[in-house]
Parts: sequence; C-alpha cells; structure tokens
Amino acid sequence: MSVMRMGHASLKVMDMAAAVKHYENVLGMKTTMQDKHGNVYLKCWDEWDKYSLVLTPSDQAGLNHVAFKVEKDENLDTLQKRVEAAGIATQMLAEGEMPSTGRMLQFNLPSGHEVRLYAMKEYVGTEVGTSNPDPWPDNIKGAGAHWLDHALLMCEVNPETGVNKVAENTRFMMDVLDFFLTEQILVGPDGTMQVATWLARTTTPHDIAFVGGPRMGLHHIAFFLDSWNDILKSADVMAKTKTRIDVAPTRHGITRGETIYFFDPSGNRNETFAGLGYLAQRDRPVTTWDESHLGSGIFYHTGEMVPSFTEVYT
Ligand code: M3P
Ligand code: FE
Repeated sequence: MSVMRMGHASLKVMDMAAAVKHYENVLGMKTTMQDKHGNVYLKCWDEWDKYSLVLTPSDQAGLNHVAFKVEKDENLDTLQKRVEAAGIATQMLAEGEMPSTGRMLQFNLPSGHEVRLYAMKEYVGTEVGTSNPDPWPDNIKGAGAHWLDHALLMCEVNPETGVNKVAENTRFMMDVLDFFLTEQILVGPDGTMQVATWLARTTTPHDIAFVGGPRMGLHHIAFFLDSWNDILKSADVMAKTKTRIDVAPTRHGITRGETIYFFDPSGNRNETFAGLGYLAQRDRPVTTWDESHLGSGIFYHTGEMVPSFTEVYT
C-alpha cells in the first residue's frame, strides 16, 4: 500500500474573499489556516487532516496541483525511483514547503498536470471527533460536504496527431502508482481509442479520472455527500446562494454516482457526488462504455451529452 487517497487540490482563484465564501457557505468547508502568501486552506467536517483544499490568489482560474497521501514517508523514496524510472523528472520538496505538511514528491503527469505525493499532514480531527461521535456535527453549513472525493483532469487527445494523454496518464497511474482502472470510454472506428478513464486506489469507483479534450486543464473537483437527497438539498443551497449551476441533479451511468455540477466564483467547476456507486475492488472487471452509449454513461437520465460540459473547463 502506498498511495492511499486524494489528499488535497490546490486551485487558483481570482477573488479570494468570494472563493472562501463559496467553499464555506455552499460546500460547508471551514478555513483552517492562511499563510503569508495569501493562500487559504480549508477542510470538510468529516476530514481529519488540516486541509483538503488550498486556494491561491491568481489572475486566472485553474488547477495548481492535485496531491495524494501515501501511507508511509519511506514510500516517497520508493515512488521517486519508480516515477524517475518511467522517464518523468521529480523533485522532493522539503517538509514545510506547504505549511503543516511533510516532504512532498513533485512531478508532472504525461498530460502536464502537477501531482504531489506526501505522507504527513497535521492531524486536526473531524468535527465529531473519535470518542463516541455523533453522526454529524450541529454546525453544518450549506451542502455539508463530507470530504474531497476525486478530481477529473482534462488531457490532450488529438486523433489527427495521435496524441493521447488520457491513455498515457492511465498507463502511468496503473504501472507506477498502482491505481486500478474501474471504467473507460473507448471510441474511434475500431473502438480502441481510450478517451476517458476512471481510476481508483480506494474502494470507491474513482479517486481520479481523465477525459480527453483539445488542451489540458481541470474539469472539476468533487465533494462527497451521503445520498440523492443531499444532492437535491445541495441544489437548493446553490439556488439560495445564487451559485451558477452547470448540470442540474442527475445520475452518472459511469460510476453510478448521483451528481450536480456547479462553478465557484472564478469558474472552477465543482461537483457534489453522492453514493458509493459500487464497492470498487482491485480485481473488478473494467467497465467499458462505447461511443454510442457515451451520453448515458455521462448523464444516465437523458442519455444526452451537454456540449458545454466537456467544452468549458479551467
Ligand atoms: C464524473 C464522475 C465527463 C464525466 C464526468 C464524470 C467529464 O464526474 O464523477 O464520474 O465526461
Ligand atoms: Fe466527478
């Protein structure tokens, strides 16, 4: 066991006050720390480490990096050798480079997205604690997201030039970081072009996903909710707070997740995602969606793709 789960996402935002208000009031996160560079750190009520989201001031939206937590500090040395052996340059960032966080192994995926792996982050505990806890705390705000669940990264895919960063990333995540593939979309004349993949290290259907597009970027970060009812309530919260909704509550065929997509004030897409979907086991057969079932894979109810959904991203 080395990579355990997604640890945090670091996002660029253009208006820090508006962004903090969004993540606090709509998602229900709490600010746990700010640093001298103006970065703000937040966590969800059911998370025990100091932060799962870092907001950094910028003149544009987008992703700085995604980070995964590994089980032991020594895993970082083993993984550094494996990543380098795969032909990818790495850097070991010293402890404290990010506050309350141990050393981090930094590198870029074949798609160009920056990834960081770390083993240590300051433990602060969940809002209900570990001693005879209640099922939820009294001070829940907004959607009351439990935890940061997954990220979906857009990767360059160009059938004309043969560039397929979805396939390259997927191979890397499986061969080097020991992720397993749960679902994929295969298209093209002979149905072999891998244009989207869902991969896991935990027992949920995905911890990271890659979808092909004209350029690399961030499609969304997703937060976990318990149930369909919580998804509908989160839509109410979005209406009340005038949050821009991208896709109204529906279900994914892929992963079986119940979902709603919306934007933070800078235009970074968020998702609230409910339900386990299924228990993802390492020996589970890979689910494949073909080109003619793409629509229902993504939006199961209508079975239709929404063009802006894959065209608009940061
Ligand atoms: C999810 C998910 C796209 C599909 C998205 C699916 C961008 O977000 O959580 O399964 O096509
Ligand atoms: Fe998602």
